[in-house]
Amino acid sequence: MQHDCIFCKIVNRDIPAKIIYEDEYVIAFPDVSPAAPVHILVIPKRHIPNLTEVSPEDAALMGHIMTTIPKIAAEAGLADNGFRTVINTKDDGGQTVHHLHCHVLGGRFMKWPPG
Ligand code: DGP
Repeated sequence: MQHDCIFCKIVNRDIPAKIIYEDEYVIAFPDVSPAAPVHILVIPKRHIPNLTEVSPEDAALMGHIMTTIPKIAAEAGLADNGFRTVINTKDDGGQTVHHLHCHVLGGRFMKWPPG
């Protein structure tokens, strides 16, 4: 738990979010400013600032996140048409919340390349 971290506060229920999935290691909740009809954030409960801070010991956790995302996406109705998964890292990646999170975006066609 990092005390000045918004997502740690969501994990801790110090600030509200509509938790749509939770297990021992991750939680998922809708993004507060959705960029698509469905926009879910999937985050590790443990505070990891960004992808550059992930270590080999986190391999199981990262694998767990990746195998959980399609289940969450399916629950959100995205299984048939698909979805986009994005991890923004540091400034050039457009990261604004410094607690590792995967964006799951769907409900419309996603253009490529991103802006
Ligand atoms: P990024 O730019 O990749 O760091 O994405 C951070 C996302 O987090 C951004 O799309 C908005 C979202 N966000 C920021 N604060 C909150 C919050 O308090 N609650 C929720 N649900 N989402 C938040």
